[in-house]
Amino acid sequence: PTANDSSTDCEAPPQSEELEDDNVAYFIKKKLHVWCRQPRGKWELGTIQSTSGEEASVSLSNGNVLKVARSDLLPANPDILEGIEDLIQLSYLNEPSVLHNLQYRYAQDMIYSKAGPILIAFNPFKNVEVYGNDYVLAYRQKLTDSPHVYALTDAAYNEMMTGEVNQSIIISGESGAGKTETAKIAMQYLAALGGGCSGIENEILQTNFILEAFGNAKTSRNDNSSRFGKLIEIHFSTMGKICGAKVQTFLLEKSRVVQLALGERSYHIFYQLCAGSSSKLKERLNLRAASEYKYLNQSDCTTIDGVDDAKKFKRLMKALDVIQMGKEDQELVFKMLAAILWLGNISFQDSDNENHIEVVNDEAVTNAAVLMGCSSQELMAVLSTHKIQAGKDTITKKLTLRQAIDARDAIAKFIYASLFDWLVEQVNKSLQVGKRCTGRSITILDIYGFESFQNNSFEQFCINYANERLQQHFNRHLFKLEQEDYELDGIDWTRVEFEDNQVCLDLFEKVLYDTSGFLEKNRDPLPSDSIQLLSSCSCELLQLFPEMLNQPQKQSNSSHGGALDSKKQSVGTKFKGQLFKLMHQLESTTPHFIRCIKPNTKQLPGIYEQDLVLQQLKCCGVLEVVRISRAGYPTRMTHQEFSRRYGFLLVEANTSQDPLSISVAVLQQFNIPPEMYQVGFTKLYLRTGQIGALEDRRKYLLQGLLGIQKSFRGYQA
Ligand code: AOV
Ligand code: MG
Repeated sequence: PTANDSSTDCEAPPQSEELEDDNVAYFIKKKLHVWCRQPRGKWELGTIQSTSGEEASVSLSNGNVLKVARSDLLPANPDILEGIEDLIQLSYLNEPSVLHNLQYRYAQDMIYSKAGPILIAFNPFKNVEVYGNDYVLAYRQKLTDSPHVYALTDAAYNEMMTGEVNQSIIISGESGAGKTETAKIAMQYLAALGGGCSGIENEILQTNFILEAFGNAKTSRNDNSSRFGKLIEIHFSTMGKICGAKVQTFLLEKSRVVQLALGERSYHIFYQLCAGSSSKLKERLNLRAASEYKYLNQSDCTTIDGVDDAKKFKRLMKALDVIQMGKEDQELVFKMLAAILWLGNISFQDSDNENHIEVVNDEAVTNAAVLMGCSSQELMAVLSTHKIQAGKDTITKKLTLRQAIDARDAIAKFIYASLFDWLVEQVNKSLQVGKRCTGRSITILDIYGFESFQNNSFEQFCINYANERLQQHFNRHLFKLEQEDYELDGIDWTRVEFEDNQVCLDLFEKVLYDTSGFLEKNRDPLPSDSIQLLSSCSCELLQLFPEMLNQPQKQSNSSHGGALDSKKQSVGTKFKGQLFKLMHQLESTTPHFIRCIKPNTKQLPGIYEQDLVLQQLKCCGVLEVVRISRAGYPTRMTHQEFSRRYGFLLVEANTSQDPLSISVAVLQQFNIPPEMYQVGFTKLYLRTGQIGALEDRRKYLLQGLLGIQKSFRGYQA
């Protein structure tokens, strides 16, 4: 018998994601919901009333009846699948269905969902009550398995402990999507799980305050945007207790120290220092308010709504104490920050009529020089002239205004970037991976988000390149994970035809880059005169910067503007090397992926912008995962679930109580063709659309039963 003439009145359910001739009839007959594309691209639910040629007449849920092109209709999922946790379980995986499902969940503060092996995390832009000890316990004790960062982290931890394989949690998503917050939530779970008496887990959490103060800034997309990539490796003992950690950082955005877009801020620490330091410290650093520094006031934005910089500064100092940074070192750090701010206030004036300048000898020069530990004269010389070696003679040439500004800014950027690296080094010293560590670890990767501005420069190029490499890593593992899932459950994997993955958007090529300044930024030159000056400064911290130690000191033999860059690796090359190492490191771990999604660009709760969400789902490959699984068996139910839900539909009483045989009997009774399902050890795997027909039948019978019950009650009354 074919499915159509079945005595159970169960017709072949629609297979396709599209509405084709035969399934249109089915949808009309069964009054099944369809998605109907509205003029402005929005999708609305409706039911088809009739069709004629390529046109359909559709009744929308608001009562309106419209004539629309058939191509503007897509099948919608049965009600039972509304707000389902894992997108893979949807019968129809078309865009409106996926978007609707996620929106339905988001509206109820269910910010976590799954797309097969991937955790999707929506940024709620408000506090959602799903964290803290009670939740940690619930996930630890498996009292709940709804999607959550905790669940994913728990799985990683268990796999590390039982499988003895290092794990990684790879978090990606656009700027402002919630990667850094998600990384912290994962770290909190691990700290709760692997906390011992050493207190190291607290130190690890405290490092976030330090890294964020020095590496995050307000951008147009995110009030707390990470301007560096971060990888934190958390090490565990045989007993599963945290015994150490190591932080690696990538490509800090240096240009932010000297140049800001309107409405953006420099690194938080500058404002925190200005607002929060004691009057004594202010005096020692000759510190003013943030608004008095050019590096900070150029963007007309020195504060962030709802953020108390002074309070944050106190918090930071506490964190520095926790990682055992001495008060003297802390003071040196603040001194360097103040030096940078004063450098930015140094100005220039014309010295002759050949566009040459000289430095204005004011408090900015004096203060910067004092803080750095050099004389004002030396500093002024470096900022207004450069030395050229001609044969045996040294010729001193005056700088133009542009050259002078570049020289000044290069010093400021160099000091800041070195300071950042030095801080990371101090953090690592305090988190040192102890001897008791067995080498098991969980690595959390929080990389800066993919960015596409109106103007994309070298920074965006590097950031996006990193994201692209991660995407590759993600794609490769995805296939493997799907394959493993099928194999584990004894499913014939060769029958799952995965589509080619190439369609995945090549982000790197979507974006146009402004190449002006590209080469400069790539070479990142620090004039040799400046290097000489810095290495002769008396400030102890400057002497500790690794680049200072490696510099061939007191040497000036370059012939073009004195850049000592030829010996240095270019930024691009260095970054590529770092990325290569990172990928290599990740490849030896079992990865767990989290895709963060930004529901709106306003950074506000409760707003779901469909286009924005769709674009992110597409970009980061979530729809791709879903598409891949569509080629397989998206509906997965345990035999228990399936038999409990549909077992009662059986016409002939099944003598067996065994869920597996009940399930098989249901499948046979409804003439579901063998190529439409596979029976695994634990679960039933169904192809797209199969569950809809069964649901339909179930509903029909239940309504009948309800009717009988009603009349029975009526009879009783
Ligand atoms: P990002 O790391 O992905 O951006 P963040 O993690 O900094 O994004 O998140 C941006 C902001 O969204 C945070 O400062 C919070 O206000 C809010 N937020 C994110 N996740 C949550 C959550 N789970 N609960 C409550 N609020 C949240 V960038 O670093 O810019 O790419 O470079
Ligand atoms: Mg971030």
